[in-house]
Amino acid sequence: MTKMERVRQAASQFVPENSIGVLRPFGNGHINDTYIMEALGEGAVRTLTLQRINHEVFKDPEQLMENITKVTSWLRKRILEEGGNPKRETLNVVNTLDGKPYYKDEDGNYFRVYDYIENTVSYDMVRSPRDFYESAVAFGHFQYMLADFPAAELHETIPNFHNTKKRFERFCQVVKEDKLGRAAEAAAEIRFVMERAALAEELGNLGLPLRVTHNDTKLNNVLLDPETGKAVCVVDLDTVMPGLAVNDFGDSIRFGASTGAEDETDLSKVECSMELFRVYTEGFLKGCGGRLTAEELAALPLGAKTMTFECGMRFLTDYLEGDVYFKIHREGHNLDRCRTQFKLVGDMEQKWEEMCRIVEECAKDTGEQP
Ligand code: ADP
Ligand code: GN1
Ligand code: MG
Repeated sequence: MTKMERVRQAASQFVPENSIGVLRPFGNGHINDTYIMEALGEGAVRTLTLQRINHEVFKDPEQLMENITKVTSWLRKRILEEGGNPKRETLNVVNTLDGKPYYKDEDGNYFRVYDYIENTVSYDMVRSPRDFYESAVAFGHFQYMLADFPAAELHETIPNFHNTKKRFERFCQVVKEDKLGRAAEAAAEIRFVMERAALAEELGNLGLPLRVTHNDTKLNNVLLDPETGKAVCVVDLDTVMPGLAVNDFGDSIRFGASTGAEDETDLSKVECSMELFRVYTEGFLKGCGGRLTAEELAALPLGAKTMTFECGMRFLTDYLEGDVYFKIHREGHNLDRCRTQFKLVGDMEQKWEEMCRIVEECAKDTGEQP
């Protein structure tokens, strides 16, 4: 069976095979394989998103789907209470024809389907500060809506996902082994990490409160309405788990406040924009609705630096291990990605005082105490 035949066979577990029209790859995620599919039923076309869950990354897709079913049901209730439209403002899981939230094929691949949310776009780079602001409100609000969710009911889909200290230890081990002999080419980047060993522990040592967080808040994980510019829906819920609010803030900054793409090879184009940093801070604080503690507010800049450092270290680890985790589209792709992240970390170090001042000013404007 070819890959697309396998995908079509999976699709036919969710909708009758003879109703399937268009079925094609979609999106720019680094982890799952995403497809858009049209199914014709009773005169109307239903558009769906079909995904093969990456089970190398998510070791227990059944538990993962249990999380997603619970979280989306919870969000649906909250959105209704707020007078919103849960068909557009949260993901809706489509069950298989025999009523399961996923399909496992004979080769052990897991597939799931969501309703496609029409008239939305997601961006790989910020187009305007306004879009970035709206994404910030959405990610902050996402956390706000999950504030009372019973966290103990959630499985940890990737253990120690944002445990930067453990990521650092693993990195050191991979450098030591250097199985593919790639360490020499990345000597400068390896040194960059080693010189910042203390950063891997700094955030974890602050004792910030655990909340139910998204944990993968990059800009292309929020769908925006291209006409109004408003955020419609937060997607990619695979890593919704107990985590730190400042990491959700930080991961968005790492990706969206950069003036270059995540894989830009011309590093002169890459810096952390203070205009975008301010805009995101304003939006995130608004979305969180005053729930962040003074300690969390003060740690927002550290969240940004830590998430950027951690992500760069993850790209570098994957490069040294032979590109086994993140999808790559060219030789050295993970090394290029790592370089942009470290350029950003260096830039944040330069702009540290300004970042702290911006957070203080935004917190004052929203009446919060940094
Ligand atoms: P990955 O884990 O690989 O990043 P995502 O779940 O983020 O996969 O999906 C990849 C992309 O597909 C997203 O960035 C988003 O643009 C798009 N997408 C995902 N789900 C939907 C949906 N239900 N409706 C519209 N677009 C979607
Ligand atoms: C992955 O799945 P995607 O592309 O939204 C990764 C994130 C990284 C990001 C880097 C489950 O996100 O942790 O920050 O790539 N997701 C997972 O772009 O590892
Ligand atoms: Mg994604």
